[in-house]
Amino acid sequence: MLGLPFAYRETPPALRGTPAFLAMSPLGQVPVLQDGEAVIPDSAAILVYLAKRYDADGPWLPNAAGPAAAVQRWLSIAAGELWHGPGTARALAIWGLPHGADPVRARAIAGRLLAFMEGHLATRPFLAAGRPTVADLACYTYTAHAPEGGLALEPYPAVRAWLARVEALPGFVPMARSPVPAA
Ligand SMILES: N[C@@H](CCC(=O)N[C@@H](CS)C(=O)NCC(=O)O)C(=O)O
Repeated sequence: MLGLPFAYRETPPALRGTPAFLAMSPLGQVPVLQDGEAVIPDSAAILVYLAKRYDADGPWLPNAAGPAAAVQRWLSIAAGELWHGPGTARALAIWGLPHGADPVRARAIAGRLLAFMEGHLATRPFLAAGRPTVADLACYTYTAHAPEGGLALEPYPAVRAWLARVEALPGFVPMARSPVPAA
């Protein structure tokens, strides 16, 4: 969305345990960004890096204390409630992973989060500011794909309107859809 050239490299599970990959991502996780000498694992860290490096005076990551904290709050939610709720419900439905994760707990976390997001977005167009920031990009995917974990978005019209606003941003490319499980 910054108009930067990039090449996408598949990293299948077998590759993630190799010394070369672990040197880039010590936890063996994707995604990882390689930008010249810079190697950045973690999706939120990648968003922060790209905004600071290539959009320093732009809108994606505000500098002022209050707006920066608002963005960080949603980056934390993306790695916290959003992953442990809708993200985990989806991963359990599609792959049966993570091993030992509790689907009831995931649904409870998701329900609480989506209700909070619905109220939050009822009075604002984007999560952290009056315009899109990296917070919206960090939170979009697991929210949009919640139905793949058996979580309906119909009860959350403000969340659905926000998803549509993110999808309409210039250059936005969504993740491929997976089947929605039968109710
Ligand atoms: N907080 C990290 C989580 C990354 C993560 O959990 N990646 C998963 C795929 S979505 C992974 O690589 N799992 C493989 C593994 O942990 O072995 C981020 O947002 O990048």
